[in-house]
Amino acid sequence: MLDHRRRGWEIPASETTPEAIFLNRRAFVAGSVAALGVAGLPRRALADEAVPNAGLYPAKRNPAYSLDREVTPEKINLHYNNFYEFTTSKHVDADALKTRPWPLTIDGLVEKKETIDVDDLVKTIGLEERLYRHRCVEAWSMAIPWTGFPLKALIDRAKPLSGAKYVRFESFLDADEAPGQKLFMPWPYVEGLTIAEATNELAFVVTGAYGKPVAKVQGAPIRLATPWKYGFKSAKSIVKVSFVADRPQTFWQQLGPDEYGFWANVNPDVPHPRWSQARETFLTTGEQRPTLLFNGYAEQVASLYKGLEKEPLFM
Ligand SMILES: Nc1nc2c(c(=O)[nH]1)N[C@H]1C(S)=C(S)[C@@H](COP(=O)(O)O)O[C@H]1N2
Ligand SMILES: [Mo]
Repeated sequence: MLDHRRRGWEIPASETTPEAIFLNRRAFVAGSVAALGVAGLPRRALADEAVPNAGLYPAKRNPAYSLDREVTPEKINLHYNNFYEFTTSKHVDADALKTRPWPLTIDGLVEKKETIDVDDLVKTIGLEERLYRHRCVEAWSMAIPWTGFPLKALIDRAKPLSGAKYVRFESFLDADEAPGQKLFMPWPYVEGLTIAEATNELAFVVTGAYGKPVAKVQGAPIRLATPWKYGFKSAKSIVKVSFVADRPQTFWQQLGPDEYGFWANVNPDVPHPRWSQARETFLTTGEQRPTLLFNGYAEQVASLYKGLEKEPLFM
């Protein structure tokens, strides 16, 4: 194991766990007893976890997504995670998560509802690699070589009906595998995007990282990457993608409606109620960097927000 106390890139826990601190203070009032009632249901059978598509990695890198900073070493990425289903600490052990087989359900306002195994989906759609910045609302950042496919490919496959205005992403629910789900929080983890956001070229479905299938601590076998938004928008270990008419209630909005909004676009000029967002600690080097508007992706996404200026786009 790494000795995290001796790593230069490690920033003090006091500076990097505001989400957790927030929870300690508020979890009791925010939690729902109802969530516990379903936590013990079996989600799926235990099975062999060999990754059927391991041979598809590494995928060809898409040169359109290059970076202004060094990629974060994999060992840093794998030992500094947010995955509250397991722990509120940054040192996540997700080994108990059974990721194969992994049926993914597509439902709601679509022509083609289906439940498809993640590995079949990957084989059908194909994979590419992209280098993306990743900015947590807690003011730390990384740069990651993700492998996956554009979310738009999944949406085109589902064929949303005209009433579908939002896409809702739901993470797995299994408190036997994920002890954090025994805590009073609004499980399962839910996130959402507008259809326009979800079909933007940057919205990426991740099934791999660092040239291989994505690790459990990173949200195996399938997660999102929406790099112009704070990291919490990128739901991990997704079991259901629903096309809906109304804006979904997200995990973080339910826990802290005064602090976490639906949009969560990165903006250095809009502080979190409890800390500045002007700068970030880049975990590759430990240096402080100025945070960029839309995390540096304004060219690709700023047009999504024309006419929405009255919305709280940056919280
Ligand atoms: N299901 C689920 N998804 C999640 C989270 C989580 O706790 N549970 N944490 C979010 C947060 S706050 C961040 S910063 C990123 C962290 O991704 P990483 O650990 O791969 O860097 O995942 C996001 N997705
Ligand atoms: Mo985060």
